[in-house]
Amino acid sequence: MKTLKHFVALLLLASPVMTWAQEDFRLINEDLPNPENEPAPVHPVPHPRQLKWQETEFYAFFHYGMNTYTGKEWGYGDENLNTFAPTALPNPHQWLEVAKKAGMKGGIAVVKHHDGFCLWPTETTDHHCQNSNNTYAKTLNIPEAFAKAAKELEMKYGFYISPWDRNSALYGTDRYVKEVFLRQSAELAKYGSDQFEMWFDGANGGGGYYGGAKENRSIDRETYYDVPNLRDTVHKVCPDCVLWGVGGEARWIGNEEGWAGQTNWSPENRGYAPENNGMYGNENGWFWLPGESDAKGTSGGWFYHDGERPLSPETLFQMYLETVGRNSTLILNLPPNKAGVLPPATVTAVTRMGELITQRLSKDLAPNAKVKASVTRTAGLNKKYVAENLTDNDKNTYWAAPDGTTSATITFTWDTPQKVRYVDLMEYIAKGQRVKKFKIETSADGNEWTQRAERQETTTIGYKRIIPLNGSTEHSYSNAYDVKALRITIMDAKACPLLHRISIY
Ligand code: FUL
Repeated sequence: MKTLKHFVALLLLASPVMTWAQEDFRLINEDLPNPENEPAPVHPVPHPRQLKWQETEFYAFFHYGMNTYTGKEWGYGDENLNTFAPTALPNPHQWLEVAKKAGMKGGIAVVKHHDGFCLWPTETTDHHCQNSNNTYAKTLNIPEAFAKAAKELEMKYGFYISPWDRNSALYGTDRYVKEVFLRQSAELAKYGSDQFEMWFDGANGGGGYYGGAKENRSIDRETYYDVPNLRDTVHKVCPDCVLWGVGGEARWIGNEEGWAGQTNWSPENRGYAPENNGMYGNENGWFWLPGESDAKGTSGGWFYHDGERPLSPETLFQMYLETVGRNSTLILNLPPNKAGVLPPATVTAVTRMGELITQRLSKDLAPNAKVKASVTRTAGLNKKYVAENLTDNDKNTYWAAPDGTTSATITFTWDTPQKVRYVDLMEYIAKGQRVKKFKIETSADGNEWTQRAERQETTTIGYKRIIPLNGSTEHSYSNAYDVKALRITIMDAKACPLLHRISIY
């Protein structure tokens, strides 16, 4: 049938009625199974909402609530409501403004921690801020103010709502899930359909006040929170909202120190499977479960404590390289103080961190180089897979190798030597994570090559991998190389590699 169609098309092409003939030829090509010669996906692949989420890369965590005033990290749930006593009107606009200066693209506000105290006037419990006798608390609605500020500042936003509730008398029963947890999630979804993430922590330490019944309540973490219903409840209002943790759409990176494995696969198996390893993911995992690294930006806990200090801008920059630069997102915690604002020392430290990111990772030298790939996939009707796609700043293009080819070399050459410190690689993850091993070499003259970053495990890439060429994430900026040419060799991949972008700084 196809041969006959092709024959007819050729006859038509040869005929003088060119427009009609060309159109017919195009239709025939569209009939072919893969007119664009697109590479087949390597499963699992991300859901579109996970792709958008991944692009957020770096965002803030704001732990503020009852614990800010008790000095605790985990409240018991029996705190007197009047203890929540802000000394000024809490100002989420300031929180997000500072985050923006640090180069972050969004923020997540804790609006209910394990103590069950809610920072909005919920219908599910009286244990909320507006029942405190404090002047500022009486009208406070953090989700509302936070969403409003995020929109004004063009930042992404979302909320942390603790599934474990040490105040609720119903916790541990099915009624808690239906009447409290799912309803609270639904209430929060209504604060904005464009939320990018909701944070559902898996912690359950047993003990609590539980409405006066001081006892231990443990639950079956796999089934208790009715996750399918939770997903429906949130996604029908917020279709792009990734449900972190308990929600099973993004995974904990496995530590709270701000680092991901150098080898880091986004595939993973869901649940509490023994083969799961947050830091490294699982090359053969069944689900696309990308890693998020939650880390403290200060010396104290997650909540504000008097006397705490922010981490130094250099430490924070290192953290950025070891998370965002290793195929993870970074959610950096900045605790607002008793006046409901980020203290000046935090503001200074993270603003400087933002300057370091801009200074070190924004003047891309790759677009000024000639780029050449050792192999390139044959073009389709409209799509090309050429190496120039790596520097065209277009979200939808990528360089691709032919099917069956799992190694390739990409070389950048400049007219004059450049000072180079970092290489930033991105796979085209919409079709799955592929690269398993690569290396980077530089040449001062275009002939002699030296391998760089030998102290780094150059294995996976994923959404983003930033390699400091001197091999040290701690002192990454200390020495630059004079480079006439730089070459990246992909040595092994699960299937033909697809790279979306390469930046060189
Ligand atoms: C943990 C919680 O138990 C901590 O208090 C904090 O909220 C952290 C981000 O997640 O699991």
